[in-house]
Amino acid sequence: MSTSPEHKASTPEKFTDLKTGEPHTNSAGFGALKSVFGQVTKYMKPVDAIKLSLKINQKGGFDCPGCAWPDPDDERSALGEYCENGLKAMAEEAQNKTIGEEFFATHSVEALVELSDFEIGKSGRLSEPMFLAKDATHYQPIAWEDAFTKVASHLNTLNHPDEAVFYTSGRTTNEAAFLYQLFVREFGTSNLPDCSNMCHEASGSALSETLGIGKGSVTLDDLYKAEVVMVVGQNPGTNHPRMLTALEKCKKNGGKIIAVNPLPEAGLIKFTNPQNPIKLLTGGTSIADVFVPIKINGDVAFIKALLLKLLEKEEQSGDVFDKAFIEAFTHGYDAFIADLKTYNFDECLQASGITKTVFDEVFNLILNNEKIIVCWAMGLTQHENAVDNIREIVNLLLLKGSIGKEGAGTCPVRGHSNVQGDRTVGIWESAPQAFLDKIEAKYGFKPTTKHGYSVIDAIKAMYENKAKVFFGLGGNFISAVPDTNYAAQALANCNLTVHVSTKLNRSHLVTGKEALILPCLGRSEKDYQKTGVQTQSVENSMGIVSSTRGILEPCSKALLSEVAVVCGIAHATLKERSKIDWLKYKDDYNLVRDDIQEVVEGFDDYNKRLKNPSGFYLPNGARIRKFKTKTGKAQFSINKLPNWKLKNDELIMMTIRSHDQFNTTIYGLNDRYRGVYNERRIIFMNRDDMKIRGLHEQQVVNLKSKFNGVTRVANKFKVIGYDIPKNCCATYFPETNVLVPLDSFAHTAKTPASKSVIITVEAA
Ligand SMILES: Nc1nc2c(c(=O)[nH]1)N[C@H]1C(S)=C(S)[C@@H](COP(=O)(O)OP(=O)(O)OC[C@H]3O[C@@H](n4cnc5c(=O)[nH]c(N)nc54)[C@H](O)[C@@H]3O)O[C@H]1N2
Ligand SMILES: Nc1nc2c(c(=O)[nH]1)N[C@H]1C(S)=C(S)[C@@H](COP(=O)(O)OP(=O)(O)OC[C@H]3O[C@@H](n4cnc5c(=O)[nH]c(N)nc54)[C@H](O)[C@@H]3O)O[C@H]1N2
Ligand SMILES: [Mo]
Repeated sequence: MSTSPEHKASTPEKFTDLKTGEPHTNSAGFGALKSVFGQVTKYMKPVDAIKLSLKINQKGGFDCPGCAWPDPDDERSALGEYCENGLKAMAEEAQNKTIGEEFFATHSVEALVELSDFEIGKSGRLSEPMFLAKDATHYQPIAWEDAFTKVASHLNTLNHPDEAVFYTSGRTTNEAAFLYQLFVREFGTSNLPDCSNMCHEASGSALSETLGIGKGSVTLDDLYKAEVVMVVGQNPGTNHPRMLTALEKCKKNGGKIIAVNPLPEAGLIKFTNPQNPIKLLTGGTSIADVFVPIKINGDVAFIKALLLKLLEKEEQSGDVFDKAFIEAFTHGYDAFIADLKTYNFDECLQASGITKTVFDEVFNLILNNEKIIVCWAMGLTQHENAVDNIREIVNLLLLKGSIGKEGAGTCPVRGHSNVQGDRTVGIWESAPQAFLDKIEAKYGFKPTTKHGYSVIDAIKAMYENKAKVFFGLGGNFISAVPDTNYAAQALANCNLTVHVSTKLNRSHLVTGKEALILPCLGRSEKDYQKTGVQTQSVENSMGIVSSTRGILEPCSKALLSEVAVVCGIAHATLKERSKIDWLKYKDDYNLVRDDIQEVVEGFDDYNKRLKNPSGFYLPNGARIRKFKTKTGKAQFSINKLPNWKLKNDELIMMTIRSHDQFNTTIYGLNDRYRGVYNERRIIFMNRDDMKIRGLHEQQVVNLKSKFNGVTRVANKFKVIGYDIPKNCCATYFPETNVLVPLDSFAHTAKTPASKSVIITVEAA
């Protein structure tokens, strides 16, 4: 085929007719309702839409395939516990259009790559397994058994199991994820990269080291009871809309909200609860009491400035730090304070980009309150010093004793609806030894103890021909990963690429020599198996495991569940060399849960407790001040200020989500809250930075990043002047992933630094 992998992987450089308006300060409300009903009725059967919206996130209903925000334990809205973007996620999955043999016969791979991601997504649901033969131009249908045999024969002819890579995206349920990692380990590798590597890996690293658990410590109830909630590097109005209801409740109880963000995001400023008719009319609640317009990657400097002022006060009055907590529960205090004293307050404040007035407002709230929660997302985790960002937040909470008590603690807000659960049940390229020992004890094979590839390592391995089979359980690898061109070549080098998917995406078009698309059921669909319709389970951001059960008829009879696909492939690949009866699990998912219960801590009486309508909490040491760290105590850490410097013509760029996308799935072309309509190829710039460069509104520019001697280019973006700190800019992911260097990632966690890409902007 003539089209290069790089070309196939990149989003077409086509404009779609940009319109701009004033950015909103208010989120949700009427605009949201209008937007979502337009979306839902355009692509779904109306009866299905009603059925789904009544059952979404209800006890005994199905878990929204959107974000991982928890559902209230009681008081769920009778109308379904959903938000605008949850409904869009659902509408995207439950489309009434399907694609199969006919579609792929009329659309070659070369033709499909010319479509935008928005157009690709709107083509419909995948309805039957498809195979792309070597040198073929079109995908063709393949029977499920033949597809399994094809995967098996590729896997079994590798020189070593480590030549295969098994990726997971975070929608996969606990049941499918557990079986998948079990298969991969029995096959003989631990190459289990997952979307978490690009997402909250830095949170996991920092929190495990300092608090002994890679998850957050708070519950929804804590949020209601907090005196101060600091929301850092997160855009909940778009990405976790139901979180705003919790923040609203916190405020009603007297809590204060601080938003730390380079952008004045709509939801953070004001919010109108879409499930409260009175609010819709009166215009909603102001959410943020203090808005902190921080410079990109200014967070360590900002927190350090807070720590320095707290120390100064403590030294004056002796009643600022929670000394009883520090004494009894922490380790490393003296070294931490000694290091802190080497920093200068003014320098830290300047590096954060914040005025003294705004700083003082935040400082007074932190000084005068003891129940503090810090929430964060990708604005903190996707930097080279991401782990430092989070460890510095932990330092702040430790000084205030704000951990392991009511209304206080850590709250990394997860992305995909089951990304946390996938890790809990074993999707982990560097799983702890205790977990591997349990696998060995239960199944009688010895899993490799060698650490497997994370996402970045996997791309390198494929590029260097050290890995030859890529298998993706969900997700859209090529569009999600950094350094698109390099990654495209990496995938093209493979002998086989396989994707288990609900929808067509770019990863199906950037293939190895051969490729398979294996279509599966979505969350909203009934999963019929021998013992009846199956229930599955997921874990949300706060460690609650609950059930999820589809309610719609599958969009095609040829779909298999993810569990059935994993069992089929495991059976075909391992045959008699397996110690496991793979096929029994797909008939009855209770059997999978019985196994999880034996292998993973905290799942006692799994099947029974899953019947509890609100699910059950997994154990969480940090929540009860039992810190499972090396010292058995919560650990203070020493973190440096980042030391990158911009040259005169450079800007620091964050790649963010618009209001109309779920990661690489593009629902629409608007970013309503930011006042951007009908275009994704845009760059938000500070107006002074535009002036210096002689750029005007909507001027077309090309973007360049230079890193370790390599120049990367993304052409054709329109400039939008925006309220963003000087020297900072923002573009949408995945259009600019091509600019994110593979070797720029979070130290120790390897999360790609896709929120601090140094670029130059030139008129096209
Ligand atoms: N509708 C919808 N919901 C989603 C998703 C989606 O794409 N669409 N994605 C899901 C997934 S997988 C995830 S991980 C989450 C992502 O949720 P978010 O993390 O909220 O998503 P981003 O758009 O990446 O937003 C990052 C925010 O951090 C800010 N930011 C960037 N750099 C910095 C910095 O250096 N410091 C500070 N303080 N702030 C910074 C940006 O301005 C932006 O507001 O959402 C989940 N939910
Ligand atoms: N530059 C930049 N890059 C980023 C980010 C960023 O902020 N900036 N964010 C990163 C983050 S936080 C994440 S989590 C990753 C996301 O990376 P991924 O998880 O790989 O990407 P998604 O876009 O969520 O995957 C969407 C695809 O999943 C499939 N799918 C949807 N539902 C199901 C299902 O139920 N089962 C199966 N089998 N398939 C399903 C559909 O085919 C759909 O096309 O991207 C990362 N990449
Ligand atoms: Mo994510």
